[in-house]
Amino acid sequence: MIIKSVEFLTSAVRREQYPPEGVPEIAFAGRSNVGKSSLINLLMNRKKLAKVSQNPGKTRTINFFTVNGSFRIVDLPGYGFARVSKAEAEKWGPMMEEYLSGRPDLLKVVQLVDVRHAPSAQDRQMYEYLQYYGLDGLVVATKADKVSKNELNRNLAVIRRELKLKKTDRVIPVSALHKTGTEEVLSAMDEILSAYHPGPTESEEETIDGCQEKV
Ligand SMILES: Nc1nc2c(ncn2[C@@H]2O[C@H](COP(=O)(O)OP(=O)(O)OP(=O)(O)O)[C@@H](O)[C@H]2O)c(=O)[nH]1
Ligand SMILES: [Mg+2]
Repeated sequence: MIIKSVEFLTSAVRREQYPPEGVPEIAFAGRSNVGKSSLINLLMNRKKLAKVSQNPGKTRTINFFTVNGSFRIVDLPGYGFARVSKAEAEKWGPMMEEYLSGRPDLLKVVQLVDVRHAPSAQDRQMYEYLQYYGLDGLVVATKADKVSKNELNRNLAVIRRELKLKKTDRVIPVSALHKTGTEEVLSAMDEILSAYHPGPTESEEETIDGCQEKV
């Protein structure tokens, strides 16, 4: 996939604020500080598209970006950061549930995990969520520059085992620092998007239901 254009579309915390349906979306989920925003910037080849921070909890809204004028990527707020206020943390679940459960053109949620650690209970829970909604199957292991080649292979196996991945599910190691892994992620996104067949629009449905009896 060649990224020709990318633009920030909108931030949302509620359904009414989401951009209109009818455009395929691929979202990115993971623990706060795992590197979601960094990965998005890397994939899109833009330094400051999604805000990256030393302070975890930077992304607290659902952020939509339009890519190549044809699909959207969605930066989801991170979970599992202790220093986020309780009130803030309590908003996370309903906000995610509302998005994941009611977005017909959401094709996949890329689950990010830190390659240095075994997936946390929250990572596993998030992935089960994605399985429940049929949005699972693509995992990105971030910060690959922080481990040796041996550790990398060992940890990828742990990630597969702990998230209970199927043989056909993919785990792609990436490093935002060394800029590696992007080609693999972009080509996986290409595959996902090429399988997109939008449902009939409301007006098309009307024609089918009404058997074109409007003569
Ligand atoms: N060494 C290294 N550091 C990384 C990598 N990816 C991200 N980081 C660093 O990790 C920190 C968090 O990155 P973000 O991209 O802001 O993480 P996030 O998942 O968007 O975090 P929230 O918005 O809080 O959910 C930043 O300091 C990044 O520079 C990577 O591949 N390698
Ligand atoms: Mg972020």
